[in-house]
Amino acid sequence: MSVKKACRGALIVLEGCDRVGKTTQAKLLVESLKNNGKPAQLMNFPDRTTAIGKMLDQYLKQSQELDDHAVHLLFSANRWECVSSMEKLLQEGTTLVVDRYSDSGIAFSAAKGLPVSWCAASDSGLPRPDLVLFLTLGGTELSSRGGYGQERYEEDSFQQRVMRNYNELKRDYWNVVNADEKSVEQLHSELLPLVTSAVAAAEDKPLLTLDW
Ligand code: FDM
Repeated sequence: MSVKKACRGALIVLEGCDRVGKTTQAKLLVESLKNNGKPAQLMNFPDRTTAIGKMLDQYLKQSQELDDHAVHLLFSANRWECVSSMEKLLQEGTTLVVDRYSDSGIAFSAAKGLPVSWCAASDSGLPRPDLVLFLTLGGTELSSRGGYGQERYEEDSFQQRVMRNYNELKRDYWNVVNADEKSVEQLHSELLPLVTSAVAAAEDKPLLTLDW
């Protein structure tokens, strides 16, 4: 009797500037996938619960200063410390919907003036996303969103540099979605079909690694 190997889950990443609505959309996508019978789990980076994540949390809340290179490597290490659990879940068939990942690491650190190639090197070999949903917003709408300005990096000229860096990082597995003037529900109904097809397409494909 042949036993069918479990299909793997997909690695779905949401990227974009701060306050664009990634976190809300990531949660909704996990709910919808589960409602449709697809095992799914939410993840977010930085994962502020680990020892490294706690340092990053203090840095982001501006209660600790750190060298830009050191911070970049901490963000990267915070992803690496999750790789074995991510790979296990994906191989068991759970789709991971991840709020920020490697592209955030590169786009934000490069916006401080660090070379892109240097920023990318520490993430080489991480699991490669099957789909990156890149959410965009007009600049004025961004700064008017609730909570904007409370953490490090939430400043317009910095966010514009981050946007320019993101645009240079685009790959063929990216999908750019304009979130301007869309309700949470409208945006969700635009993202869900993209995620559903990526989940179906990933089922029989091997999990690749980032080759920056
Ligand atoms: N950020 C996030 C980075 O600078 N590098 C990274 O590798 C990651 C994952 O941390 F301003 C920045 C982006 C953002 C901040 O993100 C915290 P959330 O999504 O607001 O928690």
